[in-house]
Amino acid sequence: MNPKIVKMDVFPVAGYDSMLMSLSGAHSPYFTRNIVILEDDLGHQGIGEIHGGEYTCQQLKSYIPHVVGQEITNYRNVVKNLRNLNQKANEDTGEGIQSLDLNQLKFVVQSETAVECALLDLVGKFVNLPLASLLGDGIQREEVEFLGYLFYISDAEKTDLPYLKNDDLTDDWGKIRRNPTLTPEAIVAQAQAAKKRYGFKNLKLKGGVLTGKEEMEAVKALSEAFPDSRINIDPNGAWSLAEATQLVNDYRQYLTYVEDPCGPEGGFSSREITTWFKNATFCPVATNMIATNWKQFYHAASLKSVDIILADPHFWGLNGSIRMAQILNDWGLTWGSHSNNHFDITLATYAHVAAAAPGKITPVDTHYIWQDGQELCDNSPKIRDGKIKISDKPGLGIEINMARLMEAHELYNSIAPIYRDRHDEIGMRYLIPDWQFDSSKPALVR
Ligand code: GKR
Ligand code: MG
Repeated sequence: MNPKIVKMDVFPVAGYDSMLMSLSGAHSPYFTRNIVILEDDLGHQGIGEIHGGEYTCQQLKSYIPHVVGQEITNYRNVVKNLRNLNQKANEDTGEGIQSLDLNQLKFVVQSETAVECALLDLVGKFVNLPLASLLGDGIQREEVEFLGYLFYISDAEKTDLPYLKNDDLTDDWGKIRRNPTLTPEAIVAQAQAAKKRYGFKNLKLKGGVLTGKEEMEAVKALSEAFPDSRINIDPNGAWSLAEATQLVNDYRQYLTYVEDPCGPEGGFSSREITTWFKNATFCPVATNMIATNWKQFYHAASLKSVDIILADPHFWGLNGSIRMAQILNDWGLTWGSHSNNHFDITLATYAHVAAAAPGKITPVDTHYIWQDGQELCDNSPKIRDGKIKISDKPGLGIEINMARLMEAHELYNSIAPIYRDRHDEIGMRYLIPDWQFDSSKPALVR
């Protein structure tokens, strides 16, 4: 007899963040996620984590009657059925996030992924195998490399919002991650502190904040401080084709690749514009914006506009992300994963999916270093020497800590409803009154 699901719970949760900057503005003091917990009739728990917000939370809750009573080993069908339940929402423009419109992000996120992950966690526990060994052709590597994801940070003291401060004074990273960081020197100090705590070898700078030239000067400073590191900058499509071409050609020696340099322009989609960019620079391009589903990928691949697909399992599903990894490997392209602010369940999920991705993959993105210390689980994975080692424990290898989960759930319930979705304009307006998002203008360039 295969175990059956007897219970499914959905917990919207919140955690704390720094005033991190990107094209979309300033991160709020809170970030939100949704956590799924399944229980089977053997008494095992399976867990999954996905983006926050009421839209995704309601979708997850609507899945409950379609999940409870199902056999865990039938997980592929269960997940397919959930996927088929979702109708296109009226506000879904179909534009995706090629212009970083955060209102569209919830339609790019595939909420059934949280259930897929929790089911695979349970199946792993049932057959006594780590989750990674249930994906694709099984475990391809015992250790997964993550990159050091660096951000410009604004001065939270310029706001009256409850940003964390002095929450971790144990080392340079704990202190520096809450401090204003807006110069090349401060970015290098941030990278040094992150490297000291986590051992990162490779680095990514979130751009789209200052002028392209100022950000490239930070890339240059990073490259000079860490000559053996692969360095990437991600302005989230803020640069025009002409500016991106000029910047990348001028600073090419300091960059290994570039992520989403350009957005749509002059009636052409980002996929078309990025092809022009590649023709003009020969610089490899990564994306989490212009190929976020199979139809977009068809065009991105046909146009040869990208080399590295950051196939975040939250956008593609765990099995979908591995399907992408297999295709990319067969075609000589590269798999990676994008990230948003997340808890440790997502960190473990990234590690397992990346462990099952065949071929030479790029170090995985994670925002987790900005949240480190806010674990929801016992036995959370640790980044050491820039890597996470896949444990031989079954499933995800972590167990939910109910007390910590309830704290994060209570925080979600206590924050103003506006914070339940991402609203990066709130913090911005303390820095620049009446600030409005503009996908072609870096956040602090107005
Ligand atoms: O957290 O501000 C941020 C990032 O810009 C995030 O929203 C992006 O989705 O990390 C992401 C990316 O690589 O584009
Ligand atoms: Mg990106």
